[in-house]
Amino acid sequence: MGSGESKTGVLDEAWRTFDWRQKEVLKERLEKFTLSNPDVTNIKILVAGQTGEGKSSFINSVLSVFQGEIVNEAIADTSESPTSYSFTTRRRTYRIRSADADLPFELCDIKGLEPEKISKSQIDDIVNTIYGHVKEGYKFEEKSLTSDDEHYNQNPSLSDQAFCLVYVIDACTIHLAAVDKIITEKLKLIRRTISDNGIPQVIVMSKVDEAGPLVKNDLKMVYRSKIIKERMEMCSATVGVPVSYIFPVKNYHFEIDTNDDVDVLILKALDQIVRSADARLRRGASNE
Ligand SMILES: Nc1nc2c(ncn2[C@@H]2O[C@H](COP(=O)(O)OP(=O)(O)OP(=O)(O)O)[C@@H](O)[C@H]2O)c(=O)[nH]1
Ligand SMILES: [Mg+2]
Repeated sequence: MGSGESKTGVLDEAWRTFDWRQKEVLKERLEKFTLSNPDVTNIKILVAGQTGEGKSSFINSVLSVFQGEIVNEAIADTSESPTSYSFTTRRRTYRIRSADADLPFELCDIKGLEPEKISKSQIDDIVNTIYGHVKEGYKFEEKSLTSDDEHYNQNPSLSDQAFCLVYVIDACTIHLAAVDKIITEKLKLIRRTISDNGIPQVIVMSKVDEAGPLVKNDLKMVYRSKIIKERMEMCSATVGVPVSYIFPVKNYHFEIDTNDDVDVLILKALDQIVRSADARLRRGASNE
């Protein structure tokens, strides 16, 4: 999936200031984070995006950073060839835990958006999940969840609702998505539906290691790679999220040990996600 990055693809200076030594500071800050609303025990973050882009792998990567070892709780697709069908089919929530504390954050994994269909049901299901109407374990079907279904939560609490929507977008295919009207349309529809409620949106740009040899060989080159910069700008223009809310990551997917450079990029993304979510939580229910 490489994209032919040449020597000229290296920028002289990093275009985003990034301290690669901030891992412990970020980790500690997140471990000590207290939510601004004392009635809420945990803040939910919905991880959405097209199928196969790395949603489950991102959740596993976050869990791995805090465990200090590779965990595979959100089962990611391990098959060689990508499919247009989502590997994850049910709604599952994962609590972030570190050695001595349960963090007040939960990441919610759902079925991926399937590229060829522009069914309204997928959009409705995502919006319903944000508003807390979709119960844990629900299996996403062709048809969207209706209010008479046993998996429909009529009275979601603040802890059931999501206060940040994270889109996982693959750095290797965003240039294709930018011209793919169906995907762009879907993301715009979701955005339009939830924007009135002020739900923050953060983009995690995954698979930066696959976008070109520069970053594959050295993850620290991520902010000096012309391709990554262009892809992030493309992401911003396509989805309509400012570049400052886009975070490049490399997920753990085959490793047997964690690594500080991978960890720090994941932590930086999570830090922005939880701070945005908490700021939104302060303003009350998401479906008002
Ligand atoms: N090289 C590389 N591969 C990745 C990365 N993240 C995920 N992958 C691979 O991409 C594939 C899909 O990852 P998943 O995490 O299952 O994707 P998903 O978005 O949960 O997919 P669905 O559940 O099907 O919607 C797997 O084979 C992963 O190993 C990454 O950052 N770099
Ligand atoms: Mg998945």
